[in-house]
Amino acid sequence: MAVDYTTHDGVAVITLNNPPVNGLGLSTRAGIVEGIERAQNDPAVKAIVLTGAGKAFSGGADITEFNTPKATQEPTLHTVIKTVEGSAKPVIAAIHSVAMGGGLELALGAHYRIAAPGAQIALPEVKLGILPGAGGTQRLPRAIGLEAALNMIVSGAPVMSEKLAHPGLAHPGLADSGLFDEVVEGDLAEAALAFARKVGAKAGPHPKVRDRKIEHPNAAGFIQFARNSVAAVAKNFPGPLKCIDAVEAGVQNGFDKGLAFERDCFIALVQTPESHALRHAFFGERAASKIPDVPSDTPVRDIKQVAVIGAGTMGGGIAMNFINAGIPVTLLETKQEALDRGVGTIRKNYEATVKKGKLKPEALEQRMALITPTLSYDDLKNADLIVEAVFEELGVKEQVFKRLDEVAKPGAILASNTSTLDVDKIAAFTKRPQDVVGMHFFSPANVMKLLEVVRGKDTAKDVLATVMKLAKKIKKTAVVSGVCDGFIGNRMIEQYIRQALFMLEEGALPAQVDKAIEKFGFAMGPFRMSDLAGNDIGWAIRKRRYQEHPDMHYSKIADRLCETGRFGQKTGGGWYDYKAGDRTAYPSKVVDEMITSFSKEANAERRKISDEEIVERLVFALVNEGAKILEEGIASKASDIDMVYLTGYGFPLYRGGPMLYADTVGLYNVERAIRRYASRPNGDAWQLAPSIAELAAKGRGFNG
Ligand code: 3H9
Repeated sequence: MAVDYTTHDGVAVITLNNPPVNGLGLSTRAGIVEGIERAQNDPAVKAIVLTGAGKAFSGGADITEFNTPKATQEPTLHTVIKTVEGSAKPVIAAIHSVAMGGGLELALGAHYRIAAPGAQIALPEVKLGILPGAGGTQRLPRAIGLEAALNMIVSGAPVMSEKLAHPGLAHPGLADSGLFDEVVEGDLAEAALAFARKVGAKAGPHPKVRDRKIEHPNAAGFIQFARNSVAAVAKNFPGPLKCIDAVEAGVQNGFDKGLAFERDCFIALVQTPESHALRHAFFGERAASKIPDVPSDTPVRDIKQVAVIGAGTMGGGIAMNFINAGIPVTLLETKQEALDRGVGTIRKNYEATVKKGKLKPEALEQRMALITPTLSYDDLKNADLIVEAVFEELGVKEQVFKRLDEVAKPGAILASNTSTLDVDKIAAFTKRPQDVVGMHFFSPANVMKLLEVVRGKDTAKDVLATVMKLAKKIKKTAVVSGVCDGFIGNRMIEQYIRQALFMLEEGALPAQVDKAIEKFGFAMGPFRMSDLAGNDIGWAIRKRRYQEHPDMHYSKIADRLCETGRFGQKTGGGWYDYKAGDRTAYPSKVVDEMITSFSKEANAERRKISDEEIVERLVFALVNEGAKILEEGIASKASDIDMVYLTGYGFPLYRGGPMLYADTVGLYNVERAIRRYASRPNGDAWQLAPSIAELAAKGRGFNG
């Protein structure tokens, strides 16, 4: 049963009981209507309490039902809310923990609302590429005022319940907020019954939010201001502007017309590729934390104390993650000077955050106090997790892990931040390979959301479960990767860069390639990115590749650039020219000439390459390698690959990641394009992943 119905001395209590978050799926909706009708028909019932069991009042409409027949099957959420609002007996929504989206819209249909403090109240639909579609854009402005409501609707951000109480209550709330009639410190269920008895004794009709007026001295001006601000940031997302349109429709034309307009917008938005992509990312993030053969009840190890080896940019950034979550960190370096520099950089980072007003000065000192700098491995003996962030060379890792094996306590997790090396080889340097795992953070490690968790062949399940849980605590999106060169992200990006370089040989210039892929939505094209990271880094990796894969065909054009010392921004020039103190990438005549003469030497005929070809070759290179990664079981599902690219590589969120994008284009078309490129110069770089052809033949995609 998705809804429970009980009565308590003249009060009917309808309790949503649809774990995990009381989503308003069809059976829950039907249960609510049934409950309201039952209460109407029971003469002993004078009032109705609507509440939620478990960890939410309601997390909103059931997103999994979107674009399925269930979403529109009666009773729809509109019908449910109309039934609640139309009840002759007063309905009191009693809210705790979470009231989001349709959950809040349902509560807005009730005659009264009471809440426990600390409940998260939000209309987060915009984060899913849609707008509140069950009256939220109409009732919230009437409940809490135009400005506060528009802020909530357009940002989707949660507001604590105590901030939304009527002025004059124990929790005064926002100046014009009239969302909650009471904010209850004690037992919410008891308070709801008492409140219900009080209002149940009153004669009707009971107040409806829809009947309130939206009062604002200059509503049109404010709406225009909001529209201008949103247009600048919402570029590729239609949702936020539609939210404003819907609120405006209600202000100008009244509740019913506003509601109808909102409904039309919802139906249109829920079918957009942007909404599909955002929902894919929502579920992809949650799915990534689930590992097929590691049950969710796997016991985890206690992580109370962390150690980080290496206080450079990476090590310092990694340490900050744990400190931010209140976990003490022992930071180890080999030399005092490097240690002091590392701790100094962490302090500077926090000072910058304080300056921006995002951290209180006293919190800075509290965080710094969680760091214990040391030069001695003996100080790591109490650590529950040790993350190594030293130089990326197997010999160096060997020394570190052998030493860790001597000093770390039994059961400590030993993690390597390697971005390419073989985690199994690293684990073999210890006598406890089951405790070794890869934790590949992305730079800057205190900012980037992605954490690739590399599972070695012997990594214990409880180690994986522990690291995944910890990742959530330090607010990372963790994705599990098997062992292979470059893991998921870097293995794929190599093929992307390979194509970018071939295209320079064949006729493109760096600025054209970057512009085309940035227009597609990438945060930064491959050449600007390489100039930022340092071209010497890729050069070092390629040199290793040439030895390991002598048969693999690479363009040597980037080596030519590096031979001239143009390593990127740090040397004042790379693929582009840079001016002192200016990060703008200026197309470089010297480089463009170098590229043209390189083509001549290589006997490559330069031709005009279209932007469409650039995008296809770059993105399908990712897709093709992603497919191979899935075939080999390096990633367990396509959405994991998408999460890596959305959170670590600047792939446009509104396209949902490379694998979802391939599904959107259709694998049949992806296959045809790859076969076409494979038959052209440098076509040997395209070895079609068999699964693309297999899925295309079945008319399927990576995501079903
Ligand atoms: C809407 O309401 C539209 C209406 O305006 C109009 C309709 C006509 N549906 O996040 P968690 C699942 S749109 C289906 O790990 P937490 C989630 O996938 C909706 N499933 O928990 C996960 O499943 P699994 C507007 C949902 O405690 C499990 O619940 N609402 C939904 O960290 C636990 O989730 C939103 O956008 C849902 N609505 O956080 C709210 N919500 O265990 C979206 C959750 O299989 N939800 N699940 O992986 C959230 O923000 C968080 O889940 C919440 C709980 C804060 C509620």
